[in-house]
Amino acid sequence: MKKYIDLTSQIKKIILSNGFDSVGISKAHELKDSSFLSDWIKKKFHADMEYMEDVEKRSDVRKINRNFKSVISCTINYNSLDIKKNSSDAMRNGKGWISRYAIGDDYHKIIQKKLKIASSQIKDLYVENINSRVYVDTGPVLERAYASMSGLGWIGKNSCLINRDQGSWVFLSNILIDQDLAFDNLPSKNLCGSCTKCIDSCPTNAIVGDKIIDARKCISYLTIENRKYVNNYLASRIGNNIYGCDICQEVCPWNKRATISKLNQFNPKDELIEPDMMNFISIIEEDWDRIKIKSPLKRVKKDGLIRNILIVMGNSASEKYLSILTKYLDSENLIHSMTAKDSIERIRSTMIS
Ligand code: B12
Ligand code: SF4
Ligand code: SF4
Repeated sequence: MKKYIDLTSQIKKIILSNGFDSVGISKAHELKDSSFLSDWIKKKFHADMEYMEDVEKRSDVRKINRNFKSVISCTINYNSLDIKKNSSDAMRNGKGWISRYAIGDDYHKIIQKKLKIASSQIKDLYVENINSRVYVDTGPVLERAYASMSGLGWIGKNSCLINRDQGSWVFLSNILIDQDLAFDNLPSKNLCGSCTKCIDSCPTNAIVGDKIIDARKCISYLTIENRKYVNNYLASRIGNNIYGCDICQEVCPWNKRATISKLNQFNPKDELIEPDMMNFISIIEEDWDRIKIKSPLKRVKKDGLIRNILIVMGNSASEKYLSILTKYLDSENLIHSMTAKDSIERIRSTMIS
């Protein structure tokens, strides 16, 4: 056992020395509550995300490789904005909002690189060859469940992992290894208490139960994963969210003391902070190849981002967007022309009332 304790403490030092903010370790085994995920899928809460249907693997990392014994979960703070800044103030000022996680460089590559360096340093601790695999949002791992079992935080009613000290503006990632370690097995105490701020503030009522998100209604899904037309009702609830949604975390009391990330790569790009929609749509139209470099925005592609900006213009109640929306009525892209039509109607309806 002493051997495991020493190794575990060295591994944790390695993770922290690579810039992660916290680390915890849990046993690779079948998750006790795996029905959580299968029920979520049965109810179609995963929308079009078919990759989520891989319930067997997601409920037990040993289905990825039966030799895995330990899951090393890591968090990294991505918050790069003053905590007083929020999407509702931006909306009142007639500006759009891009989720905090997407205003800097894309986290996948940055974190994957760190995980790979850390896992090679971990391998050096062993005399024999060991096997490992790293994931950051990139594999069939229920990252929140493992992080929570390793004592890194609790799953809030908004379904995010909340760390007592860091809040929830953190990315999760994992290293799976085929060696036993000293497991934390410290599920964190749930500190949501009687608070329901996230549920009450969700504009689309996407938090359909404690910790349960119906992705079909979630603005994050609608503006990132979904490539289709968004119906007028849902579009009207999207507010000023051009990419992703931070609302259920902005209202969370556990993010009141959130600190700024140590990583320069997450520094915000000026043009992505509270963008002016008129200016932003022309930047996307003319300069997409530059914007997409290293940016998470590339996930929704140029056409998806334009669709989102057209939706947000329609929620502005501002006549100044009518001329540009009218231009998109003739777009060859059917989704753009349908969205522009809805947005014009929404603006006109606010002018009549
Ligand atoms: C699919 C997905 C989405 C979907 C669905 C979200 C959802 N809540 O399920 C959409 C597109 C809507 C989405 C949105 C966002 N996402 Co997302 N998403 C994922 C992804 C790829 C899978 C999540 C998943 O498995 N969902 C299925 C449900 C049932 O599981 P769950 O969300 O993990 O949470 C449940 C289980 O963990 C379970 N649980 C809790 N304890 C235990 C214990 C046991 C034993 C078991 C079995 C289960 C269990 O309870 C939780 C609540 O349902 C993960 C990466 C990953 N591989 O995990 C990122 C991830 C969850 N997303 C992340 C982020 C940052 C976001 C956004 C904040 C982005 C944004 N600003 O727009 C929003 C937040 C919306 C929200 N309130 O959840 C981070 C979350 C970090 C954190 N602190 O929690 C992750 C972990 C990516 C990462 N690597 O950092 N996301
Ligand atoms: S991310 Fe936005 S839409 Fe999704 S659950 Fe949170 S508040 Fe609701
Ligand atoms: S807003 Fe309140 S209920 Fe929601 S996750 Fe935060 S503490 Fe929990």
